[in-house]
Amino acid sequence: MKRIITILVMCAVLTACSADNTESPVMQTSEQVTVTTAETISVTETTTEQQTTETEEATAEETTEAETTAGTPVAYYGEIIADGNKLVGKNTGEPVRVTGMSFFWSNWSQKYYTADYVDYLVDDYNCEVVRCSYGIQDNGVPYDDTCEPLIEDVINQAIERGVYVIIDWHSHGAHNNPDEAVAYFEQLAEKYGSYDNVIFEIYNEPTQVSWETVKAYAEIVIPAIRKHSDNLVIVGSPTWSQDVVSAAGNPVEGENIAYTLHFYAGTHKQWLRDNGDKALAAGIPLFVTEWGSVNADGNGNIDKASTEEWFAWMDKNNISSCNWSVNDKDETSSIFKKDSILSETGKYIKELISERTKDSPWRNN
Ligand code: IDC
Repeated sequence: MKRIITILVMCAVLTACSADNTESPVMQTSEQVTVTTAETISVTETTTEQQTTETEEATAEETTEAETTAGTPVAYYGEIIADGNKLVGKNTGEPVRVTGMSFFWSNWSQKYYTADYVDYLVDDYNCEVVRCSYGIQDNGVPYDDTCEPLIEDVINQAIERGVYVIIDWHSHGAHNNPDEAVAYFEQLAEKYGSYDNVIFEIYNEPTQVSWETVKAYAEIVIPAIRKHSDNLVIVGSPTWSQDVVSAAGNPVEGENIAYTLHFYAGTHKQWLRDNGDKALAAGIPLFVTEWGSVNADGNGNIDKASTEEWFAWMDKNNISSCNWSVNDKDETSSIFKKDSILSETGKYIKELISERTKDSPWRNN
């Protein structure tokens, strides 16, 4: 398989990094390693021997888009389409199940919104999907709109690497200001809505509002996206996107719409899977755009037993998911500790995702 390697590394930096022997995924130096390959190459685990070979100056070959994305989830499945209670690949007509990571609130974790971290998540974590969480206040206004170019860096690199990218309006009060969401999503749909990679998540987690309120918001925002794109739109539901049963009873008007169910394994157990089962039985498709292996506050112990139960349920129902989150805050949901060294959670989640994605059908096609 064709291997394209673009490396801009100084020998001195390599020596320092190999001596360092940390698990920091992306070197925080001005000399960045950029590895683009169809095979999995671990930036972190690069040995001195590999480094010596690969420092033989960049072989920056010109590539076509098709070459770059060949053998990727998006090249294989194409656009993800809602079909009854399933999400299927437009190219394959078969159910699609992709697994990956969610970035953290963009306003509080800008340093991770980079192409290098997308590469890291694809190459080291074997992610098939990444989620940008654009941090929005409860009044529906962004905390910090200087995040927008960084989010676009992530979107562009996801496209480059052939993985799916969810653009999440990460708010608990988006319905208070649909105009703000309309303006953002219309612009992004125009710019990126023709790429099969892109999925629009218009409302992370409504809290104590009625489903009718959320539905009314969705029916304002979705038509703005539809001016430019027929790509999948994902809608949240009341009580932190747990009330998918109400959504299933009165779905949003429109085509190609899925609903998100969020769980945190330490807190949410069988009763929430029962909600999911009822929603699926009523005919709506689900995508777990955010889940945690810890408690719902983003902290506490990793609950591996409960996580396994959740994954068994998602395996059975072909449900796609993104783990919370790519960040180094001192809380157990973060995959990194200080200096972007993998946390215990990070090691666990990396294995879990890799295990789920290593035999994905797109890898053999
Ligand atoms: C949490 C972060 C935490 C931050 C808080 C702010 O982990 O550091 O202080 O947001 O509101 C969600 C949300 C997600 C939460 C996460 C954990 O979508 O924003 O992140 N969580 O509480 N839903 C359920 C859990």
